[in-house]
Amino acid sequence: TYGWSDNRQRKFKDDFLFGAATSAYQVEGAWNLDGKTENVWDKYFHQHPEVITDGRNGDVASDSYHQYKRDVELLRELGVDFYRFSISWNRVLPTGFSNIINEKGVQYYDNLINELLKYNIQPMITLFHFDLPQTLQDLGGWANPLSIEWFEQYAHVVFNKYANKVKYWITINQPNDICIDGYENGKWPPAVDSKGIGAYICIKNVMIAHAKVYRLYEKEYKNKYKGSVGIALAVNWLEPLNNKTENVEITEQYREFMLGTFINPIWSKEGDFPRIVKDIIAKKSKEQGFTRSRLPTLNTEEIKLLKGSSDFLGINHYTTSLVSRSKTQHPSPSFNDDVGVQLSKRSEWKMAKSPWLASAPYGIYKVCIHINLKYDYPPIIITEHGWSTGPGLQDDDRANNLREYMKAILLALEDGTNLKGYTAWSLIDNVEWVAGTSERFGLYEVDFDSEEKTRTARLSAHVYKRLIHTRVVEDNWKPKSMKMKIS
Ligand code: PNW
Repeated sequence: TYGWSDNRQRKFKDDFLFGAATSAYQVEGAWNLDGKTENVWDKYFHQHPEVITDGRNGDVASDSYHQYKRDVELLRELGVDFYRFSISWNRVLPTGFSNIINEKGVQYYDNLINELLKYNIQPMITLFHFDLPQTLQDLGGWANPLSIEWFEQYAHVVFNKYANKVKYWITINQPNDICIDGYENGKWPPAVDSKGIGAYICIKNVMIAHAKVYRLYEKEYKNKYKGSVGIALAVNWLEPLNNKTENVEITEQYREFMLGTFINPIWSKEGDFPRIVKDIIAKKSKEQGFTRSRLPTLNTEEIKLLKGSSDFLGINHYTTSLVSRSKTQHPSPSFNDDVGVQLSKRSEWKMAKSPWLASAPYGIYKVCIHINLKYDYPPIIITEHGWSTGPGLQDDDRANNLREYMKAILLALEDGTNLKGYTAWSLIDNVEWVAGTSERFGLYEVDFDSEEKTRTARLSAHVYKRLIHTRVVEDNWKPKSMKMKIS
């Protein structure tokens, strides 16, 4: 299936950037300290502790609110160029609105940014990583078009505080998860079951909110500070189960739903949601008796606003799925009915601790080539990639997964991908949403039972450090000792 047939040694160029990532809710803890208020995850997990696999929520998490200096030490040990973290909206704006700014919250991020810059590590800030203020959710959250303004006001406050120090910005992390998991299948807060309707309303608002914030930066900060603003999309690879025409066709269609819906408005020549997505939802909506399509339209002005509204495409890539035409009848209307597919994994793919995560390294290569050909070689940053295990420092599976994906990335670079950098998810073990701490993604293990949430380097941290240093992938390299130091 995949194989690099020659023995040439491929190298990452000196200007290729390496980083590591976390997000606020998953690592900070201090959920109600120093003026921080409740977000949708706080409320959801406090009310429904039973949905968390091991019961561990984000109240304390990895306690990065108190341990941020230690986190920066880890980044220095690894030798990364940047640290991708997110800002908790509630920590900065306790009402959700910009009427009150919480200086202690602002100070926390300022301290973290300063600590990073002291060691020449660039902050890459995600403005929104799933943790909407509950006050805004009570007003409909992302299903309310006013969310666009709320997000703009929040972004304005954050840019005013930090734009002079931060050169990389990500507006929103994974709109599809926010909207589909939040409004379609009840998996994630606000857990609204509005099948076939809510997710599409949310998607339009989130995409417009992204574009508005891009334009805000462009207008008020870009000339002065020369930073880049992008969006991070979940871009796993999708390929047909087999060569049957119906599966090949429906896979192409499903890619348009999952990737095109978010990429097309920003990077295609014509802009807008993909034609096929618009057509399918409009046709089904009509059959279902709706007077208009369940997918909101983008008007000419909105299409223009979105087109080109990103300096880079952030890709969160973890795995590949096999796609075939669905054999079961889904509720109508629903997103599942609109897309009409079923997903599976190849039996030979190695599985991680997370049930959705299989290792198929060529997928990252294929995703890059797909994007290059379809959207004309946009600048890309891999904003997340990682592997889950149980606890333990000898994480050979994570180390191997990292090596294999890095080889595939080198091939994608060789074939012309305009790829600027790679981000490992995650720097440290953290709260993996509803999986709690039962699925570990960290290069560093966190001892959640200890007072200090002690961080210890795993084998994969050593392997990543070595790779960043040598710029090549070495299959058999092992550290002489598991003790990690800054060098
Ligand atoms: C991302 N999938 O979510 C998120 O951005 C992180 O917060 C999260 O911790 C990390 O990946 C690991 O899950 C994903 O089903 C959720 O393919 C689901 C998928 C991929 C990424």
